[in-house]
Amino acid sequence: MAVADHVDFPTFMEGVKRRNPGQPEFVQAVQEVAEDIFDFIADKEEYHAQQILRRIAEPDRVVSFRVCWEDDNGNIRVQRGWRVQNNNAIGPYKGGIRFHPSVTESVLKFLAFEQTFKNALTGLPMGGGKGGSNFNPKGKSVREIMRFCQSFMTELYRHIGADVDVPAGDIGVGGREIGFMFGQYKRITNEFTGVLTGKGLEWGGSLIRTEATGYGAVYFLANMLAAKGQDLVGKSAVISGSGNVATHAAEKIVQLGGKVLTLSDSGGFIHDPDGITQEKIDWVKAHKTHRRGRIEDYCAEFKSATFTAGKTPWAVPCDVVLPCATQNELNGDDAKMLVANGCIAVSEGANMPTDLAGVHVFKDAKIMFAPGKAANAGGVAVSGLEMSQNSGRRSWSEAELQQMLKDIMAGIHERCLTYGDQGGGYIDYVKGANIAGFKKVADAMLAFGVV
Ligand code: NDP
Ligand code: 2IT
Repeated sequence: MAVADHVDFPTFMEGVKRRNPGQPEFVQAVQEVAEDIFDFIADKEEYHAQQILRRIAEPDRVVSFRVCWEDDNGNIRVQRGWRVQNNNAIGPYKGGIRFHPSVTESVLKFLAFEQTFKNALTGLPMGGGKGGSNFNPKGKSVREIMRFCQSFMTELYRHIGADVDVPAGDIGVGGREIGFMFGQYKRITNEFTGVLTGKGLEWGGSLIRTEATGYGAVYFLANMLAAKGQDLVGKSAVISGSGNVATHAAEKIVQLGGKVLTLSDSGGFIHDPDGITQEKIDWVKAHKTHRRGRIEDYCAEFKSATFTAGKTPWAVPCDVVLPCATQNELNGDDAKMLVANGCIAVSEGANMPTDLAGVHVFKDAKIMFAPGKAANAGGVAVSGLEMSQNSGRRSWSEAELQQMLKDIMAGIHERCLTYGDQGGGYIDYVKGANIAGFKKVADAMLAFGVV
């Protein structure tokens, strides 16, 4: 058999850019992974011959559809919905649904691509997918959100299923939206199956799914620190975001003896030098999730804090950082400032919050830097456990699930060490996560032949 041509890294990236015009987030996510994979596969002929990376970087399918709904004033509104099914080599497509005005096909393709490696890292049998819409839930009534969710599911239902593709929540989609979508799925199909995760406890949901992403990101951080003989006691933490991931990350930092200095939203950040305690976190949860308020209102409630409008919190000196809001919220200059201010570890609760320049700054500075695909995998891991509970028609106790989450995060940390340990005490977690995630999916694809 003839030896296949080896495409080099620049030529590969040129092709990705050419085939995905106007999709910068997707190209960025592919580049971050490809930088590590090209080294790894340099001497592995089969991965080249079978074009494995090229195939993982081409979604199995992208479904795009119109979503019409009627607002409270009787106006007809039109949004676009998508489901990106990136890869199902190791299990049914799995990944969240995002409702935010910034959602584009590029954003969902990057998220579905990242999800493929993340899900592989959990050790559970889940492929990678992501969906969503440019619908903006802000300022909408509960009835409007219900009608939108129902209309979205009226198209999505034909593309998903408990053994096909299992969506969950993400930005703008929490338990309430999952409820509306599950209700519509059940109504259309007349089936009660585990087609979505993040469900309510009364109707097939799992304990600790809500907390799992933020808690998991802190467990991963604790694992990185423990590998250096350190822990979180007395460490100061800067956190961005004030949604599901950020508030639960803050909660776990406090439980493990750290001090949380900041939270943020799209309006700016609050800095509370006295520390954001559990009582204050509870207030933020109620204010942001139930009252749909702004983070700046924190300062009227807790006088020790200040609000800075229109800025991210990276200038606040700290020991550890958890970016938990959105993609590309931390750039190269921010990363340089954090390193200069003495930050020793970063654990990404959000997906791709650090841009490529920032990733290179953290790698060059050799600080502990956990990419989202490793650090925030706790959420989808507990989603995987919810799927198991649904198909087994059983439920595990909170204590069992807490332990499983800890074990899964420790397992991901171990998998990162396999390819990430660079010697001399430096662990490149980005490289470790990329290669371990890739290898599992790639080896499954090799088994299936050219499909
Ligand atoms: P939420 O909707 O609960 O909260 C999102 C938070 O991020 C809010 O504080 C929001 O501010 C802020 N935010 C969102 N978009 C922007 C933006 N463009 N600029 C500035 N701030 C923004 O979402 P989650 O907490 O669930 O998700 C946060 C991140 O974590 C996302 O990257 C998501 O993909 C990732 N993630 C989530 C998981 C989960 O289980 N939920 C699992 C793994 C990763 P505002 O209120 O002003 O909009
Ligand atoms: O980015 C993510 O991992 C999620 N939004 C959670 C996905 C899931 O299926 O639980």
